[in-house]
Amino acid sequence: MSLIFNVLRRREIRSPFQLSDEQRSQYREDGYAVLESVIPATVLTKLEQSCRKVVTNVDTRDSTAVEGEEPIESRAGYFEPVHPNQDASVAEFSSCPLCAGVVRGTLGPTAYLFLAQYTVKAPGTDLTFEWHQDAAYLPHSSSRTINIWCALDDMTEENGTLYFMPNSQVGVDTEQPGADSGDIAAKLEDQVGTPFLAPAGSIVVFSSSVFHRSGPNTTSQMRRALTLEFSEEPLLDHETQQPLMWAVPVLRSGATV
Ligand SMILES: O=C(O)CCC(=O)C(=O)O
Repeated sequence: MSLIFNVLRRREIRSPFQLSDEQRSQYREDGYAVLESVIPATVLTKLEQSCRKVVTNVDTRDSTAVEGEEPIESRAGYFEPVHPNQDASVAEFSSCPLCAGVVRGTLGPTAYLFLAQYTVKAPGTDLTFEWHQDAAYLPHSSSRTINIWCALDDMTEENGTLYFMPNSQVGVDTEQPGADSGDIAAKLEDQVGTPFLAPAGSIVVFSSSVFHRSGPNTTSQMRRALTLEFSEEPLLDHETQQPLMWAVPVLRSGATV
């Protein structure tokens, strides 16, 4: 029985994926869309294992004394880039039909992966992110960008999930020098926003121009997510014309590369 179930779940990610009409209109109107429980269990397990390995590597690095530096005893968060060339699970997932369908339905037919990163909040830490737009931290560019934020754990208000300010994806607050400043961010300061509450294996895809924040992790477990960020054109350094981060082609004329 479980063999049949696993085969069926595995097949799911191979078949083409399209956002529902409701998800498309949520993305268009609110700047983000929620896709509940879409990552197959087998894929989720692989991503969890890959994330665990990354966290263990960081802990090992932190505990290794470097001359002139104190070892780090514990950290509040882990924000570790994982290039698809170095991680088979991330490579497989970031180019799978599910991701391709989400990118196609939000960004369009051409897309480049410019960052993949595990974002992990350690248990019982007050690490928070104030209201911000990811686009404010990206180079000035006409290229639209999105974030596919994948929950590797159940997301709750207690463990520091994301909150969104629906329909705030207007322009980019380019004056914003840091995550806790900027005119629009300051105006949002007292607002709670809409929490992303969903089981592990869910995705929230959001425009890099939509305001979002996240709370502390007050639970005794890690809060783990995989962030995949895509642009419709390579994001280039204005002077060198080289990619600022990565520019891994993912979609060309609507088809996976
Ligand atoms: O993982 C978090 O709590 C915050 C992540 C975030 O703000 C982002 O990916 O832009």
